[in-house]
Amino acid sequence: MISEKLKKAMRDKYIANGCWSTETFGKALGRLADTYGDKTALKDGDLTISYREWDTLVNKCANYFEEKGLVQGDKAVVQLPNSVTLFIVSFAMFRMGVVPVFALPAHREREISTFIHQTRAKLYILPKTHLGFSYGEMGKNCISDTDCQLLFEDEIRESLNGEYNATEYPENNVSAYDTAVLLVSGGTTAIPKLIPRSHADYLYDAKTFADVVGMNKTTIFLAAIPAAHNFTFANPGVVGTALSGGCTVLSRNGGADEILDLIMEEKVTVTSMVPSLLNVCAEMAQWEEEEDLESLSTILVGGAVLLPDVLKTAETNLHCKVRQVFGTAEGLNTITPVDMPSEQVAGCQGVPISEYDEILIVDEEGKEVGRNEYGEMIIRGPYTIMNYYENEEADKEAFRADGFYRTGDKAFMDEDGCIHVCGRIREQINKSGEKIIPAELESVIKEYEGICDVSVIGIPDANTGYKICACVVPEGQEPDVLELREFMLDKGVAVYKLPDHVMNLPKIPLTAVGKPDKNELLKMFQERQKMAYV
Ligand code: J2J
Repeated sequence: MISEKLKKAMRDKYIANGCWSTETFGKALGRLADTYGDKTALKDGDLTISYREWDTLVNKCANYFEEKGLVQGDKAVVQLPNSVTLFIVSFAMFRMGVVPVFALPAHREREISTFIHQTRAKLYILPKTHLGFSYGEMGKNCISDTDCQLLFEDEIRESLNGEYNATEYPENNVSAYDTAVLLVSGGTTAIPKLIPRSHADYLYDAKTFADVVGMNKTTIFLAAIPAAHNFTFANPGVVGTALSGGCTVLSRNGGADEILDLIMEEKVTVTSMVPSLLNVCAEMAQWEEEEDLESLSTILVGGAVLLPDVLKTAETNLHCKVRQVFGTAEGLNTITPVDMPSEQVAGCQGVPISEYDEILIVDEEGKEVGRNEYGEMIIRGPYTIMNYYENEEADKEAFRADGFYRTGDKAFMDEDGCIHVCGRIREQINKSGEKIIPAELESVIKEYEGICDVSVIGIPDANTGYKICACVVPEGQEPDVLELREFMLDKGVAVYKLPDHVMNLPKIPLTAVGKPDKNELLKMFQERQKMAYV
């Protein structure tokens, strides 16, 4: 936990050293509209929006939300696919001082209900359907027993298309130090934690990162993965692109074929993605002509372990520079230096983007270890949070009294100050960049009739980093993976969290202190796989 006194001292420092300005997201957009006017800011299929139009639509949308009863300080869960609507809705809320909770399209009833309850959200904005999933049906269940109302993406679009009140929305009382947005943590507990990012810290993060990557007016950024994720939204992402006067192209379904088509058609210069998606794009790009991809100069890759082969295939087939990024919604961003030789990039996450970021590698007692020695990475800086949203218990665990946030990542720092992340200190399965917490799945699987014990483990996998295995002790008949997945889906578990394997066991092996022995479980799984019966 960080004391209020230290928080204030840290804030004062970031204001004094110029990291935090007094500009809010709403004011920043107004300034960008004045500077770049008719220049294209966002492209979503056939829809093209200039900076000026973006600003006007944000005013319209803020007036529309005001009529719906939203006022400063309210929270709203926003679960939208990559679309111009997401950027109109979120900036309208920023301008009003309404705080959006950025849910991801993959979130399902369990997560969304938690967000609505935790924040007492007034509104839940969602598409009716997207990529074959009916969000509308799910939405009704999420809001039952709450004061939250559903608002569909289509309704917003229709209202804004009409002759809607576009008078400038007065942004009177919103301070740059207020919470602008609540991001969702990759987290280490069953209930996802919410991350409050202020206007000042988030804008500083996006602009600093954009400058490191060399974004400018000629940048054409492709939002390939979900735009409500920290990496795509503002690291440097869409916000970093906008602050540099560039243009963002939005990928709707995030498939490798759509991504390659957009790179070629829209002459994309920069994009960001997780390693598993980079792998598929790189494999597919071998069929394309080099000239067709020549606009692409940089791909930022992060979120999960990057294998050397994936990096090599990407640089060869996509003919561009790949820079590895470490990021976390809680704050810190690092990036490999632009002149780092390719063969070093896969095993290294580089250096922080800001001179004011602080990284320590510490042992179990919290003491700093030497260079090249493994420990837990802890971080502090002008855009790293000092607390979670209304969650004192999580704060006690995650923050040291001296202001450092414990990432839970195992890493070392080399002589050049570059960090090398190599796994988790605390439990978490990273499958294609999606963070899965075994405890959450274990509590759902325990409800399945006929299962008396369960332990969920990650199985190393060349394509996705890890796969998920539910090790279960059945009372009678052994459940199979399909039955269990269906049961979990019915319980509102997101598809990406469903187990890939089920291993049936007579009992869960325990460690000396009586905890499930996950190393032993992994060995048992690998033994069985050799004999081909899991
Ligand atoms: C290994 N693990 C990594 C990397 C993050 C940019 C990029 C990613 C995220 C993100 C982000 C990793 N190699 N290069 O917000 O702005 C794992 C770590 C970390 C966790 C954070 C961004 N880059 N990770 O993935 O909040 O375990 O952010 O603590 O979703 O992803 O997850 P998340």
